[in-house]
Amino acid sequence: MNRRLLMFVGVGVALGACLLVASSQLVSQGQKQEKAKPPEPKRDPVKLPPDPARAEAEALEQKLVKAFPPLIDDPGIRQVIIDGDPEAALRRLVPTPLPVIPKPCVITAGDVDNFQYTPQTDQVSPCCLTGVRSRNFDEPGVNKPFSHRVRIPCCKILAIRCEVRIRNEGDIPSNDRVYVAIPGARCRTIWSSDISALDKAWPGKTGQVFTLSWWLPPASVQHINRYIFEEAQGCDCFLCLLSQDDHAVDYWRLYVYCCECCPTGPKPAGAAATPEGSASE
Ligand SMILES: [Ca+2]
Ligand SMILES: [Ca+2]
Repeated sequence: MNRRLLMFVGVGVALGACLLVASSQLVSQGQKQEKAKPPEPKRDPVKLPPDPARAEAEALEQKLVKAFPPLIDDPGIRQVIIDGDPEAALRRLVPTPLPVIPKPCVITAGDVDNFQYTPQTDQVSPCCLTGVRSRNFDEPGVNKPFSHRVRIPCCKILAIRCEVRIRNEGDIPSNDRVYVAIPGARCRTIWSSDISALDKAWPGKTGQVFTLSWWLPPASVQHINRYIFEEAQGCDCFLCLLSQDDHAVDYWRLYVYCCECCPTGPKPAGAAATPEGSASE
């Protein structure tokens, strides 16, 4: 009896050992196979086919940007100053303390009429664009720059607050910009900015309307004063207001703060043929 039991135990132990060896061999074989597996080939990121319409739109925008006047080489004019409180902004922007905050001369270009496009009465006075047509006030559509010449007071300017109401018209509005330039034979941009820097919500949805408001930096105002006192003929002083290129423009408005009252200067001959907005105190 004892011998038979011992035999069973012996056979059991032998079988167990065999199974153990066989399973460990299988595991190591599996590991070897895993190691031997060739590495998966690297896949290139998925390349979308080029969109010819988008490429064409971007090429057209590049061409339009070249039609705008060159930027004056002055780092001070690259400032973007958004401040809703005129008194606080004036005290910050004007170098000498102001005993009294002067009333601004308000110059409105275009009708404040929520984009009512009436080409018979809406008329821009294009300026500073080379080789491209300017869009009109309230004119819908994409890929068209806007430019309009306004008369500014012939006085020493302390500060200028700008306001423009625009509507996203689609295409590529995210890269749209606004500019202020000194017109004439030698147009120069004395301030410009991406619209997205003036309002983080731009461009929003197609058809969305934005009213942008900002101050020209002191360096830009200095360039305007130099133009008024050293370059302009008599009191014929103008600014060119521009923007590109996928938005409609309801109106532009300038709040011009002068040292004195609100002089407008003598009108040049034929001024009636040059729509330039209305000036009021
Ligand atoms: Ca654009
Ligand atoms: Ca309008």
